[in-house]
Amino acid sequence: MTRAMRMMEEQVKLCDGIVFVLDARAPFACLNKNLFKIFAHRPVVYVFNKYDLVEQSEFAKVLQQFKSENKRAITTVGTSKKSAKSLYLEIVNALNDVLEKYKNKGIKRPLRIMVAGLPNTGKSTIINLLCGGKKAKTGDKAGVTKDKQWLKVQNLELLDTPGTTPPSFDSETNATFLAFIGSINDDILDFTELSLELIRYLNQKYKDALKQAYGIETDEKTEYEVFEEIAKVKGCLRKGGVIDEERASSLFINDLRKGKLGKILFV
Ligand SMILES: Nc1nc2c(ncn2[C@@H]2O[C@H](COP(=O)(O)OP(=O)(O)OP(=O)(O)O)[C@@H](O)[C@H]2O)c(=O)[nH]1
Ligand SMILES: [Mg+2]
Repeated sequence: MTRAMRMMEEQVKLCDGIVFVLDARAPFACLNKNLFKIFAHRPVVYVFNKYDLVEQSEFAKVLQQFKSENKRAITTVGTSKKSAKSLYLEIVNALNDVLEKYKNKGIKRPLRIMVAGLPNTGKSTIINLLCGGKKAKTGDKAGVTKDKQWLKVQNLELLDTPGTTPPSFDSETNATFLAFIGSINDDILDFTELSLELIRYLNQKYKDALKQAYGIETDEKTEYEVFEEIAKVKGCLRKGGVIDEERASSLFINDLRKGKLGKILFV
């Protein structure tokens, strides 16, 4: 078990419920089974964050699936104040039974909520949204939050946790999806390989994405040929016409993460 998983397992015992933050762009890949075992019987609110980066009509199916399993699910844009109120109400509603129980027993203390999820899904951003200020550190890469931190929001105490990388991935495809969205430490990734995987995925599911983003036709071309064209568009040619794979792949993946290739769902 990873250090972060062990910490969560200990802290979860102190909490009344879980806010589980997922990246809406890879909703199922963010649902690692290993994490759920440690939430044992506590109410969970599934927060599909970064909702601005997916097509709402396409995401509706995912949401429907969750709701049909009687899971509490909500979509949010962590960086927009508009999401704050509905999220707060969803959390309080999910913990209604716990609140009642405390009331009956005469216990007066704030509800404690663990905010958990894979790295870079927006946990700290969500906490700042609920606090109405920048109390938790955020950043656009995996591993920004290094240690747990309690923050008070009205009658709630929220526990920010470091993103938990599960000990194993449910599948290789899910691991690739998580790499695309920046939930896996970039230092261990081969960005050129990842770029080729992305080209393959876009060819299958979002045929026009590269044409719209870069004006590149992909028909009848290998993934590497498409990658070379992207490198050219990005000005990543070295002397003699050799492409700078490292720079090109980094710029390409970054475009994806910033939403510049359009709204892409990895399912
Ligand atoms: N487009 C978009 N970006 C978001 C949203 N929510 C968070 N972000 C960005 O995503 C990045 C990661 O956010 P964090 O809150 O640091 O994520 P985290 O889950 O706390 O990450 P770790 O602490 O590293 O596990 C930051 O650059 C945020 O600004 C959102 O709804 N939409
Ligand atoms: Mg964080």
